[in-house]
Amino acid sequence: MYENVTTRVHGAVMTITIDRPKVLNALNGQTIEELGQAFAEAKKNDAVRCVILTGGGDKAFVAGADINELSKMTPISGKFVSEQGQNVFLQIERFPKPVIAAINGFALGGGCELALACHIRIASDKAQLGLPEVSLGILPGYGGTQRMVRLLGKGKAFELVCVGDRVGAAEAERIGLVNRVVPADQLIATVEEMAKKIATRSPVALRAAIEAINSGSDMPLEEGQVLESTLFGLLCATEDMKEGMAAFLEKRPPNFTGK
Ligand code: CO8
Repeated sequence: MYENVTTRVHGAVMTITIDRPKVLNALNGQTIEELGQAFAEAKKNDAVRCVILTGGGDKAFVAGADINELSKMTPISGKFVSEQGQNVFLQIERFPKPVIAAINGFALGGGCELALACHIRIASDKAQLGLPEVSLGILPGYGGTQRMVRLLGKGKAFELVCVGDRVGAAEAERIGLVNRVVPADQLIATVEEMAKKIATRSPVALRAAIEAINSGSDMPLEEGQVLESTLFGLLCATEDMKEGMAAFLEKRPPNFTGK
């Protein structure tokens, strides 16, 4: 169905793989478009409750935007391509089901920015992350300057963007750039286990929680709390809320339907 992306649904989990290993999964325009389509497919499929995003081959998650394409850009096409990527990455950040990045190698430039747009980042101990754009005469143009500062604060964001060096997995975990590091041969099993667990949680509650965190983090605390209590109230009207509470009181696992 796609040329540079593969999708696989296993139970309630969809794995989306960016699959251009010969160029370390570099993001050309077509790959960005296919990525957007794959996420649209995952959104429509009610059986999918969690998405794993990873890179094909054993060297890279994504080694950045495709430098062959970048090198030919004009001010007009550069802005267009930056916006095209930003929109797809925003689609991922606002995705109503949790998205876990399984960072199986290099996550550089646009690849690091892509990982930043995911909700949870788990890295292999062989992963290397970084924003080397300034060494190419550009800046991170897929939301990286904006998401890095929100995740790590200005100090680390300035260092990563302005020095442009790669950091290893352990350092990435230490500074909070990834949630957890696991041995390379355990990465997929670890992420699949996490995704399967998420898939047992209430889909409507997950959707509301993602919205509260995403929208609330750009609001003053008091407005964020209004959003939180409004979403909380809405969840009280759901079948999932009744099921979750009943299951607890009846000492059985819940069976959420997402209604
Ligand atoms: N684009 C295109 N091709 C790439 C890319 C890339 N980003 N990264 C690797 N490749 C290709 C290499 O050219 C090489 O191709 P070939 O076999 O034909 O020579 C192949 O992949 C394998 O790579 P290497 O031989 O270089 O593998 P190494 O293990 O020696 O090195 C590295 C791995 C360190 C990851 C190295 O490939 C590298 O430095 N890659 C570039 C990393 C980089 O600078 N990324 C940032 C790109 S800029 C960006 O992402 C901007 C995002 C915002 C865009 C906004 C829109 C306008």
